[in-house]
Amino acid sequence: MTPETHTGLESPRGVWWKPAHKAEKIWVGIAFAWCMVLFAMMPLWHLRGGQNPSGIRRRVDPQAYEHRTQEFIAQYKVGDDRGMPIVAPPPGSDVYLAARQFQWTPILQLEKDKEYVLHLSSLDVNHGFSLYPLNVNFQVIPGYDYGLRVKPTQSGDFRIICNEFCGIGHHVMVGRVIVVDGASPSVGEPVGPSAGPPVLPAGGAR
Ligand SMILES: [Cu+2]
Repeated sequence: MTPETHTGLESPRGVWWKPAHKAEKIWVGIAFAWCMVLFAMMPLWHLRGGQNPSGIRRRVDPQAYEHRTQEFIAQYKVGDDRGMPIVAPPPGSDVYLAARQFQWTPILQLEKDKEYVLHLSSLDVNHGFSLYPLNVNFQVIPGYDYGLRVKPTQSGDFRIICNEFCGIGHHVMVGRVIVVDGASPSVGEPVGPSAGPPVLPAGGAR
């Protein structure tokens, strides 16, 4: 008997199909039900899961965003750290953070357990907002203003690392968020790096 070659072009000879076995039908049923669960999870997760940015999303002109950030800095500046303004906005306010090659402007000083709307946008290329050492990651895209509702739950001196390769100085693109307990302690005085979690080791950004 010579082995037959099957191609997709010819039907196999004889009655080759059989009604599905009961076990197979059960499997198809389970798989279908699971598909429906996952399908329902997509909108559900958006509304209830806290995974997706369900805050403000709108287009913005990078120049307008820069202008708004400068206004924000002028309004709430409390000091500076080597030329980078430290800004302490009141709880509940809109906070503006601008990413550009290769810095995060300004340094934010927020109060613990208070809610803010953190606006993120880039003035040039794609950047990645990563709050070290916490598990917070967000794409920062030029032309888009993302307003995230944030509530710091831990006081300390945190570093923002750019986690999207953005050019030759990417590895030095480190920003700062200071979270204080209660209202801003002392105007103008930078909070020491010992106040919180370990600071970023040199060359730690990838
Ligand atoms: Cu970057």
